Amino acid sequence: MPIEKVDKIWMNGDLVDWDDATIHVLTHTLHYGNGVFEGIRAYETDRGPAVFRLTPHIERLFRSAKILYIDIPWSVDDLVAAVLDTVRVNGIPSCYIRPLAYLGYGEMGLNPIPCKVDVSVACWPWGSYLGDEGIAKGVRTMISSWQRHDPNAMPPAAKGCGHYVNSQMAKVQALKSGYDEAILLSPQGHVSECSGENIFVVIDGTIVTPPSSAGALEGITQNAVRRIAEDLGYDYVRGNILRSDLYTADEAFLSGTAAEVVPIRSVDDREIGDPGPITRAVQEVFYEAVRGRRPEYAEWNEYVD
Ligand code: PPE
Repeated sequence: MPIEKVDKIWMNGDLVDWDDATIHVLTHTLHYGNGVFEGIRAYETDRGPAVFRLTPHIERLFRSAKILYIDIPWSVDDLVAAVLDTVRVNGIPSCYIRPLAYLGYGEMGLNPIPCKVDVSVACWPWGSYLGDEGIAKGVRTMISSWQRHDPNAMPPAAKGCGHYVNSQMAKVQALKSGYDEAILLSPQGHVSECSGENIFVVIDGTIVTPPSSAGALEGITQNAVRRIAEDLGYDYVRGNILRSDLYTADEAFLSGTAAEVVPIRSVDDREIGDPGPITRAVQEVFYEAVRGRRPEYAEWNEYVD
């Protein structure tokens, strides 16, 4: 999806012009993939832009970094402020926000410890990842022949740059096969997640989503879905699901910052059909909450001004 240029990008403490936010070709992370990032959204509200669940995203960035031996030379509060500054200075009502901590220029070789850790925060206007039609009608998915990471090869709790090679293989396979999105299984054969989203099924009125032990990222949207679902009175559990559970589910949907909350229409050509009532109800509350129209979830909105 194309990037729309805005004015400024935060780099190591300074707001620099967009075109000056460049790095050296010998930047360590570019070669070995050890970096961590976040995807965050700011939504337009009656009180100006509000960043959705900003602090949990920055806290996850630090957890990812800890797992991968990256020592971020800033505090959570510093990077929360950096995100708010970046969104504010660019003056856009809504955007996607990409904080990145990466190993910079100056070292080569597999030991990351001596590397300088650089941090950037960029934002730009970005439409929903799987399209407005996907949000309205649902997406067609396939089970990938690529597996999600083994937790002892690539820790799923870390949102590491290099982890996403696996997602890209699955995504391209799905697109080339005529589907919108891929669902990956864990090495143990359980449903894990989509290329960049958590997955949920509804079985007999209960919402079920895979645990991190099945290779799923601890999604911040997933956690919001949990709260919304429970407040709506639905049963919600984290538990292993099999591919056949996807084929026979009453409803299925996915969640992620870039994608938001999107119904799944079909899995491997088994029709689930139009979005069901539980998916619709969760979606409706989610879109109101991100726009600051749900006082019960007010703590989720971090206003820029
Ligand atoms: N699983 C994966 C693998 C994943 O990448 C994401 C977010 C999620 C689950 C959902 O997490 P959360 O955003 O906290 O609800 N994927 C980010 C990157 C996507 C991209 O294509 O880039 C995102 O949605 O921003």
